[in-house]
Amino acid sequence: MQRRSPASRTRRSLLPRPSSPRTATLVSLDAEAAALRELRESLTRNPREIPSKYFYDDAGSDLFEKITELEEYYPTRTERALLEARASAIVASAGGSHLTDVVELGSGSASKTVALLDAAMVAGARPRYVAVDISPRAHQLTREILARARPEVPVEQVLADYTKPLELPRKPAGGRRLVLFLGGTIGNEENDSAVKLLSRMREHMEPDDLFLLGANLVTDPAVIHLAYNDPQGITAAFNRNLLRNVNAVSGSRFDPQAFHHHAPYVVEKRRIEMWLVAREEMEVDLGWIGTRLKLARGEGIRTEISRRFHRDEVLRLVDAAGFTPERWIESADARFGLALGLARGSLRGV
Ligand code: AVJ
Repeated sequence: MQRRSPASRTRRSLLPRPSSPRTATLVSLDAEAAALRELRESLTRNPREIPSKYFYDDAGSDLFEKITELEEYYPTRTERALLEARASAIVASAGGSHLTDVVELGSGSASKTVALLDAAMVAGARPRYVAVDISPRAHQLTREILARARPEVPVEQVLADYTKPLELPRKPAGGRRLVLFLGGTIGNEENDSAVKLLSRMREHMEPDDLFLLGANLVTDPAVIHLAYNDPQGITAAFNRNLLRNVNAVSGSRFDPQAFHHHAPYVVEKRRIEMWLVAREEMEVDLGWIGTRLKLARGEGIRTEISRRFHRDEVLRLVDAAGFTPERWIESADARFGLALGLARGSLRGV
């Protein structure tokens, strides 16, 4: 375990100064103060929480990439296979040759997106790719993967937290936009905030633009449990790394090793809950968050929920956010689904 000396504990922002020219969220004192307030508010909630976006500093983005390569972590390869098999049908629904703009939220390394871009080009489209991610490291991976795989595709990168209001490059006039929210990340949200998030995406779209949402489905609890409790301990390292990031952002003094990784699949809520549980009683200096945090032995901080859905729940979320469900694509093992929604022009029944 490395301990940094106080002198080297320089303050780092959640959204570091970006290297790409296009930035939706500038690093400002306001944004940093708001991030500290949000951390304070979530850490004092019952149960205590830290927002999942804090997973994705450079080290966390790399650990997540490793998770996606684990045998136990089935969602990524299941979704990738679905996208590869159904890319041309998805692109056809999104306007075929008229598809001008592919926007991805939480683009990560974007390795799954290449199949869709290829299908668009086969259909005669010349799409631009707009990647939105909170992690500069993920943006770097995206750039490298796309420059190597598809150098002809123009890429715009937006370094931003999409759980907050978002600015996107203007949609090219006349064309159609396809917005991707993949990986099952919608499962990090409870219903209310999921609908809010999807509704905000709808605001960046015009009628007949298409939304593609990836969702984890209810399946064998043992399979789900193993995906978040890999024997190599990569997911545990990913979970603890969140505390390193919080320390870097807020000057807090969490000791990641003083917590154990606890990730049960809660059957009645149909979701994984990731927790960091205090091995011993402790008091943590919260740095610029202000105050100190007292934790009893065995007390936990929840770092993520990751829901498994039934198909109809996914379609209801899509519908409630202003999209008409257009198509449902499900893996043969019924573990993962993709919902395609067409942006509605007006409120239903109006
Ligand atoms: C990136 C949010 C889809 O919920 O499965 C992986 C994150 N957490 N292992 C998920 C995650 C633990 C992942 N998402």
